[in-house]
Amino acid sequence: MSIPTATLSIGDLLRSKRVVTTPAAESGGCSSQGGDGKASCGSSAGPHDMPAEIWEKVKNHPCYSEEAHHHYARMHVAVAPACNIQCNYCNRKYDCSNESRPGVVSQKLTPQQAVKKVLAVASEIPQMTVLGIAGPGDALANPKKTFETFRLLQEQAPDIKLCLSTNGLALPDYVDEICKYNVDHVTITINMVDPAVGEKIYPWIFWDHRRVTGYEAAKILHERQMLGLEMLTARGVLTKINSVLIPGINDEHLIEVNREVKKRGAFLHNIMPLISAPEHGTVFGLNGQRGPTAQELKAVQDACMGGANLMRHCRQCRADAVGLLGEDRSDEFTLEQIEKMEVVYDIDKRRAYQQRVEAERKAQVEAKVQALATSGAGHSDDIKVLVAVASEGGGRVNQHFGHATEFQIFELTATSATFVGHRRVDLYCQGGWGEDEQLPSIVNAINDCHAVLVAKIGACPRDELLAAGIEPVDAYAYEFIEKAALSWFADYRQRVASGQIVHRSRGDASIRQGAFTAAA
Ligand code: CLF
Ligand code: SF4
Repeated sequence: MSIPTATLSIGDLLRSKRVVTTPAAESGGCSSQGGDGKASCGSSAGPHDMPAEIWEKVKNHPCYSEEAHHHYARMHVAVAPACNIQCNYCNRKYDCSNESRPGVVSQKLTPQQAVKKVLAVASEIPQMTVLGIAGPGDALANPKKTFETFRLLQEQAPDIKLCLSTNGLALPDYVDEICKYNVDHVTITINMVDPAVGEKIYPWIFWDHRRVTGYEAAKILHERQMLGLEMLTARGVLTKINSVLIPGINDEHLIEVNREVKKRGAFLHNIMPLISAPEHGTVFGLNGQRGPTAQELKAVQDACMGGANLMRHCRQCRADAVGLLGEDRSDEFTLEQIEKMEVVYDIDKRRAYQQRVEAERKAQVEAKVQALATSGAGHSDDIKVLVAVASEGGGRVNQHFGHATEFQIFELTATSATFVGHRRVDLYCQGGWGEDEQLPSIVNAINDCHAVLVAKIGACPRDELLAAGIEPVDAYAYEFIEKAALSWFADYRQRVASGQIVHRSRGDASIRQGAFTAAA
């Protein structure tokens, strides 16, 4: 395969707003064969954008459907400690960077313990629809534990979707087993399609009973990843590609990765920021390799629009995460706590609860459609802004500013409200009091936004946000997010049109490095 070498930098991307153009012949429709060329079709798509059987698979998977992630939860079980490669952004004392944020896994589990935990979580959190195995090492470097967990779970909780994440080295050897256990969703972390780029990311792989290094290691890994992806596509398994954006190493190269994985049938492409700090003890952390800024990440994602469908709502969660994306309830389900719980796996009760979730989700979609129908009327401006939203789930503006550990970011135009990412922040309100020293970092995290929509906000953060030029908005508390955001935006444009305020572009924002601070 010839591998074109891209020469654009992130700076070039930011200036040129370059967009991938994929030859029509490569477009395979918005299905498991990849996207149809429209922006972000996959993760934010609905039932009219794909075949019914694909929609069935993704509709309540919080990672494969942006809409679902407001309503449905996933959990991971840490049954896979070993890994068969080394990534320069990983330190084995921490979670797998593929699918987690840095931080040790609390407990490694046997398959039996894992299944017990899944049943306990499923009985407490009926909107938990997906069980993923995502480390802390590589799911397929631990095949016995991974597949035993899937086998046991399928017998005992057949309504839970199975999902796994892998670096791809061992993938071609396990496609049959993946299909045998009805694992419908597989994530492959692919950071390069050129071994010359790969050797800067992977110092070694363990292959054919020996340690292989340098270009040869990256070449083997690349070939195995491509083969595995093609085999899964041929068997109808939905695939998501995770790529870690490493400025100066694979930033512009990810456009090429996007093209190549689309060609091979990837359903989604998730471009995630490198999380790198010296205290993580990783090669990149120790040698000062930085992660991207918010605008750099968005520039690469935007440049890939038109290629494979993009996921932008990934939370880089822990290998033992539990709950909605963005929340982590793993502390409530330690082995000791599970021992004390009365676990009743009632599939009918789960279904009944999920029907209520579906009704709420439908109402959110309808509210968005109605808001869009009126928001563009009478306005000819082309103003585009970002807003931050505090939400604890359900697709509503329903969180106090001080309780937020992340803000969801939406891009608004007169005719669209699109989820484009999230920003982790340190908790402002700790033990009932606002921690004012946290405020500057929170403002930095949403500094590119024109407004922040919250359920409630105190006087001190309100003043600090206003001083930074970010409008705190609590007028739409508990409304559906898109409707609230579009209503605020219509009002904002009116104020601009009347000369009451002047519209100005805002600057960049920082991506939080590492885990958020848990509530005290
Ligand atoms: Fe887990 Fe990954 Fe399955 Fe999701 S996570 S194995 S596909 S169930 Fe999701 Fe977490 Fe991002 Fe992964 S938010 S890190 S994309
Ligand atoms: Fe770490 Fe995952 Fe890379 Fe293995 S594949 S080295 S566990 S980030």
